[in-house]
Amino acid sequence: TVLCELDDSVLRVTLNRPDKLNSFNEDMHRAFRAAIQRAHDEDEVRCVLMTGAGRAFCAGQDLGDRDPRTMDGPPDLGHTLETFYNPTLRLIRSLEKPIVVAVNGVAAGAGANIALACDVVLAGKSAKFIQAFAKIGLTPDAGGSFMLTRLLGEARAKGLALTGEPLPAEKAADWGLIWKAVDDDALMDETNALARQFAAGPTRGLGLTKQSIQAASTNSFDAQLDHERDTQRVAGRTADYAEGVTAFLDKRKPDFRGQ
Ligand code: LHQ
Repeated sequence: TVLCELDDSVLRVTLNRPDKLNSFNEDMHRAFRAAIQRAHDEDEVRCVLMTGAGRAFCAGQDLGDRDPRTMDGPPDLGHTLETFYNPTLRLIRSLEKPIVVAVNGVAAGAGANIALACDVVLAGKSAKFIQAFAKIGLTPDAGGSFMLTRLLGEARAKGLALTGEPLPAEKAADWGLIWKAVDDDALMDETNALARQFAAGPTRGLGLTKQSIQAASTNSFDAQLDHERDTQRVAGRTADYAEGVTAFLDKRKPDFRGQ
């Protein structure tokens, strides 16, 4: 259900249930969680690249898994979130390495919001982001209410979440929801290039940068200045910082080792 391979320090994670538009069943939840956990555990991983197999990125939860016509009573979807989505979302946000996403087609429901929780999102121009929850009587999850509101503000977040209208990739980029919309046939090349750039970068510094930007969403200015002080203290002690400055002074390209 999820392909996972390490290639030159990039962990490539491909959601792989194309017949179901890569919607999440329990197997896929487990395999996806294991992939992100691997990125935490292995020093050889210096960047994650996430994408979907086939024509879609991810259609969110597999709605066939819980057919109301064959269930005894209403489901406890809070339990589903607590068991499957929320721990994975926390792993994504706490990973001190960049996660680059290639949104190769439609991203709906939790599928859209998982992409938005990652760090640098590129999308093919034909891709769309759909807050599909409203269409089936649900509410935004997988961190969507947080990410949409912070990235877009309340007006656009409510517009998307209440209507469930698809947001095309180029508009998503214009609105600041994602980093870039690119031609469909350039998507994988561009995302690969970015992932390789990150994987050859100062991994600790990039990971701390991710954490710093995320902390700013909820910190006061004063608290964030303290956060910056602490973060820079750690970054300043890395071998990659010494290498970066030495390379600059030597007028050569740095050779970062991720330490
Ligand atoms: C699917 C799905 C899908 C199963 C397409 N499931 N089969 C959290 C906690 C617990 C429970 C509930 O949810 C959540 C979080 C959520 O993510 S809720 C939101 C769930 N997602 C949706 O509501 C999106 C449902 N899908 C769609 O609206 C459309 O399929 C989109 C707009 C994504 C794509 O439309 P099309 O390009 O026209 O493709 P299609 O609809 O023809 O789908 C192709 C196949 O994929 C089809 O199967 P079939 O056997 O007929 O070929 C669909 O049934 C299947 N599929 N999404 N979520």
